[in-house]
Amino acid sequence: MSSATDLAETKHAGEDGSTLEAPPAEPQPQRPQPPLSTKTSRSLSASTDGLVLFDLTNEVGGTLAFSPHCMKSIIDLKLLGVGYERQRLSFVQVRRDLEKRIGQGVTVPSLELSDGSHLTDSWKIAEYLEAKHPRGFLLFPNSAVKSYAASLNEFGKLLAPHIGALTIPQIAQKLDEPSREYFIDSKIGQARFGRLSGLGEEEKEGHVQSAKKMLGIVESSLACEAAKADAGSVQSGGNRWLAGTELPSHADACLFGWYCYTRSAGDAATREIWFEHEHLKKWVKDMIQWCGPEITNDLI
Ligand SMILES: N[C@@H](CCC(=O)N[C@@H](CS)C(=O)NCC(=O)O)C(=O)O
Repeated sequence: MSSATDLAETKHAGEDGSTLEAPPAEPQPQRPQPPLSTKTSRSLSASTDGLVLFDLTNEVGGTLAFSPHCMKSIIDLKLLGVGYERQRLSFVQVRRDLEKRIGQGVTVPSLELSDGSHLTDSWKIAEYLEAKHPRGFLLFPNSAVKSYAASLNEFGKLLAPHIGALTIPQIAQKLDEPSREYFIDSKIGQARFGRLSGLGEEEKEGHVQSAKKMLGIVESSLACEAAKADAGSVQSGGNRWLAGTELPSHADACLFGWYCYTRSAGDAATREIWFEHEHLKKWVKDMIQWCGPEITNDLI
């Protein structure tokens, strides 16, 4: 049986070069989420100060990034300039090692705080950062942005079956053997996996068109932002983020996660879904540029 120390550090995102002390290696009982402590609020800075982000990759020691939800937290942390240790885990490492460390059924992203407690949901991580970071307001500059981000978070669940139909067989191929077995047998299920692997071109195109049509909602709202800028009612010339903010917000993080996930479906499908809407195409390009190679180099 492996211990929690089997979780290998795959990347150190802090800016001070310090190494984190590993939390105790003994299996930990599952514990309720503790209240947010003021101790950790002081530690949210550019330096790596006890924060560990557990995210998903394709194989032990891998760097490929395809999880829509993990990408949301990666963008939030970048937006605030928070340093953290990034531990990229395969599916099997999540199920085996992270479960031992955090608790049964844990999902990623999970953020470990300096007091050893964990936040195990991308929305909760965003709200924690909002509350505890001096510039946390950037994630949700006002209540309208927060509602829009919440809608986009839910919207992702509607997109997921269409994009997933295209990506699931492709992702399976990129996983290491034990994770592929878990992915097919336990996560997706053999029957569904078999169905998705056998989709014909027409069915795949149906999913592409459905996803594209759904993204028309976002295209319309980006078009409104563009029209406002053209009419001079908001500052023009810069990038147009989803909620009309000056910098990306958690709304952008929520949608960009799904773009990153779509890339597993291949170039042609990704372009058809995301690049046939004019404003959305520009937004994706702006997000890619804003993220920079430190994030985008790992995308499939
Ligand atoms: N509510 C979660 C969803 C997280 C989630 O579903 N994560 C997936 C990866 S994208 C996961 O941990 N899967 C592990 C597994 O299925 O075993 C969030 O937004 O953080």
